[in-house]
Amino acid sequence: MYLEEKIEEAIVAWDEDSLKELCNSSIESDDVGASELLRIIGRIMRKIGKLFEEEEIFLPDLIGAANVVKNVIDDVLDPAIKNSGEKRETLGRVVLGTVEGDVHSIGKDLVAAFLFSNGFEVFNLGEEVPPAKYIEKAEEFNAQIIGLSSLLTMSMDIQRQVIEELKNRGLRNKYKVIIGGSPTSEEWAKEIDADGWADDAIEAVMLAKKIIQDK
Ligand code: B12
Repeated sequence: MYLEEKIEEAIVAWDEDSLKELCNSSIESDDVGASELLRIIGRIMRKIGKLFEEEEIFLPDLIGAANVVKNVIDDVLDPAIKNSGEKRETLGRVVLGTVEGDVHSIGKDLVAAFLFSNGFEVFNLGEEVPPAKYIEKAEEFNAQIIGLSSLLTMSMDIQRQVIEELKNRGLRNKYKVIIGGSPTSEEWAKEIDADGWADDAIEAVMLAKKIIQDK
């Protein structure tokens, strides 16, 4: 069985121990590294998401899978990427979070891990982040980029509110704001005056790099 199939089997079975073991042994044997494992897990979660949308699986199945993935990212993949030991110059500082009213973490955590593994310093604010907190943390961390994740049509407007709040505080030109999440789009980014939108974690890295170069 290929690694991706084994990983999928472990996620679907909510088998956190097996998933951790698969990831650890793959990283230790230099077979497939942590960044590639994240990419594989992202693909699988999208597939599982589709099955949920098509009503092939139910909400508890989804929650179980998502929890297992979150724990493995937190306990194994994130530390592996951070300990990879490469000497790195920081490309830039990014404050990233899922907007207020929205608990979806997986896509945002993937973006955080990919940005980090590509040389950015990332301050992951977690989920349900209110507009003011993004701005306060961006000021505190001296960030250049604020990243807003929203997976719910209902929570998308918070992305606009963060940008409005930056304008109210006279800080709009100090930060580049990038957005993402499945209900969002390039058009939505333009409408709310964001500086960029990306469809996935790999594009998010390309976007952040371009923004830093142009800044
Ligand atoms: C897993 C999941 C959950 C899990 C979340 C667990 C967790 N810890 O994250 C649980 C079960 C808790 C959950 C709850 C709910 N969910 Co939900 N969930 C999903 C599901 C199946 C997958 C999301 C996911 O992880 N995708 C995999 C990742 C890798 O992809 P991604 O999130 O899109 O992220 C990528 C890109 O979008 C982008 N990106 C993401 N963020 C950012 C940020 C920046 C700055 C950039 C540049 C890029 C970027 O890069 C990421 C990585 O490649 C989606 C369906 C789907 N297909 O998206 C529904 C979905 C998002 N959920 C939905 C709903 C309705 C809910 C609930 C309201 C359900 C309910 N009735 O209770 C609650 C919401 C509660 C709340 N207040 O937030 C709807 C949203 C519909 C809508 N448009 O509003 C969806 C689309 C399912 C559906 N079709 O009905 N959910």
